[in-house]
Amino acid sequence: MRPCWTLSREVVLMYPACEHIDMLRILVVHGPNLNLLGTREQSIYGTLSLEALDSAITKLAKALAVEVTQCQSNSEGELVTWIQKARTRYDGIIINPAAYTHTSIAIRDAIAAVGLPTVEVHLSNIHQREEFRHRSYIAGVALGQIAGFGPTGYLLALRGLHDHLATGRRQEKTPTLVTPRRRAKGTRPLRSRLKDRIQSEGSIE
Ligand code: CA2
Repeated sequence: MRPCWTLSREVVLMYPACEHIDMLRILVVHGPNLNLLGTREQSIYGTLSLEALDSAITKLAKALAVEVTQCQSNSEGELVTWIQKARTRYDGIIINPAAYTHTSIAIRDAIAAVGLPTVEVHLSNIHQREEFRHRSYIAGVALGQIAGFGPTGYLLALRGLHDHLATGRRQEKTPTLVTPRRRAKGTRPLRSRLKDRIQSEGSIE
């Protein structure tokens, strides 16, 4: 929901473009080898299958009235494409980039480019494991990172992202009255600067 702006002589009023609140949409992205969950390395990654994990995520999403879509790929390019496409279709992303966490500047760049709030999840505590798993290329562009809680980490991420997005929407929905501040000497009026931005960027978000 994009805010729209009206400009008036005395005040700048910001209000949401539509009255109703749409359902939040969250994309859950599973990286390489996570399709093997529950079949091998159970001492590290647990016994739950990816299918069962996705069902648990869907169940919580329903309770939170969130729409979730899950996807898994072993290919870095495919993950990048899904993240790019999420920009216009989702409000946020939950991602376990698996081994690409520690190698992929492409996934980091895609997350930064779409600008959607993104939560990085790891089943294991990557900071307690081998040194090469301590570095995450994703953490620096993520809203937050959850590691070491097994499948519960995805549910914590969903709750956290839901709260983050829902709070943002509540704030957006409340009309905000912004009284103009005294203009610094030599600067143009706010109204005129906003008009320029609307003309050059199409809208102001
Ligand atoms: O702890 C995590 O969630 C990881 O993202 C999992 C990745 C690993 O490379 C990261 O360092 C931490 C590995 C995913 C592989 O998943 C498997 C699951 C079952 C059997 C074999 C691999």
